[in-house]
Amino acid sequence: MDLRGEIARLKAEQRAVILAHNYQPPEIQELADFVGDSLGLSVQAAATNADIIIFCGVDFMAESAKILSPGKKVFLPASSAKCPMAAMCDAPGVRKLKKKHPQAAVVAYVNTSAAVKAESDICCTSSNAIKVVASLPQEEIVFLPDCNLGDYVSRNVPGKRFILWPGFCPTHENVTREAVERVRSEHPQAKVLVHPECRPEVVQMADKVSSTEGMMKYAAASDGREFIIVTECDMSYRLRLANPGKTFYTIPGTTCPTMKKIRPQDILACLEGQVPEVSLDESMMERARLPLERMMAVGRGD
Ligand code: CIZ
Ligand code: SF4
Repeated sequence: MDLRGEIARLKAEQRAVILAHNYQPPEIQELADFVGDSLGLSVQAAATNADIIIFCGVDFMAESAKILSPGKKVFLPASSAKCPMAAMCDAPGVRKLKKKHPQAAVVAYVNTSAAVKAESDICCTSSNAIKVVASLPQEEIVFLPDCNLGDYVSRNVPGKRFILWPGFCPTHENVTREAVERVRSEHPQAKVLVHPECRPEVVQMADKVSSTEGMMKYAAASDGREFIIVTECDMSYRLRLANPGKTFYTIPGTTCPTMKKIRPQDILACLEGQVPEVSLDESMMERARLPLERMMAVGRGD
C-alpha cells in the first residue's frame, strides 16, 4: 500500500490537518502540513478551519490544541507519547505552593498537564518565557515545572523573586559541558545554540540561547556556516532543509524517546479508526484556556 498516498487521501476526505513538532523524526515531519514549536503549533491549532487535528508531538501539546480548539477532534497518534517533564508536576502540588505563596503569579511552561495549566495564571513556552514573566506585575513568580528554564528566566528578568518547581527535561538535563566541549573542539568555528531547558552551566556556553524556532531564525540570519545545536537531535532536520549551505552538528545522546513514539502507520491508523482521541474534562479545559490565551496574547519572544 502507498502509505503517503493513503494518508493524503484520507486527510483530504476528512478535512484533517497534520501538525508536527520540531523534534519529530524526519519521516513524520515530511507528512505534516505544519512543523513548528509548541507555540507555533498552538497558533495553527487555534486558527485552522480543518475539522480534525492530528497532533504529532507529545501529550501536553495535543491537550493544548484541544483546549484551544474545543470544537475540533484532536488525535495524538501514539497515546504512550507522554512527556516525562510534564509528568513531574501535579495540580495538588501546585495548589500547595499557591497557599504558601498567595501573592505570587503562577507561570506554567506549556510542558504541563491541562490540570496544572488550570491552576496557573499564565503559560509560556521557551520562546516567550522571559517576555511573559517580564509582563507580569507580581514580584513573586512560581515557575513550573522546568527549573533550568526557570533559572534562565530569573537571570534575565531582574527585580523578581522566583520559586522554581524542581522539574526538568531528561533529554536536555543529560547534556554535559564536556559533551558540548568535545563537539566544539572538533568544530571551533561553529556557533553554539543552546536550548534553555539545558543546565545553567551548559546554557553559559552558548553563543545564542533560544527556543527551537529561535534557532531557525538565528541560523537563517547568521553569517556563520557551522552551528552546534544543543537540543533534541531531530531539530537538525528542519535546520538542514532550510539552510542547505550551512552545517549543523548535534550532541550525542540527545534523542527524546517520547518524541519518537509516532510512526507513519500510526497516523494512517488514526485517520482510519479515529482513535486515540484527546478528551478532557470541560470545566478543566475552560480553566486551562485562559492561561494559554494570555500567553498567546503576549506572542513570540525570540
Ligand atoms: O516549545 C517547544 O516547542 C519546545 C518544547 C521546544 C522549543 O524550544 O521550541
Ligand atoms: Fe518532554 Fe524533553 Fe521530550 Fe520535550 S524533549 S517531550 S520536554 S522529555
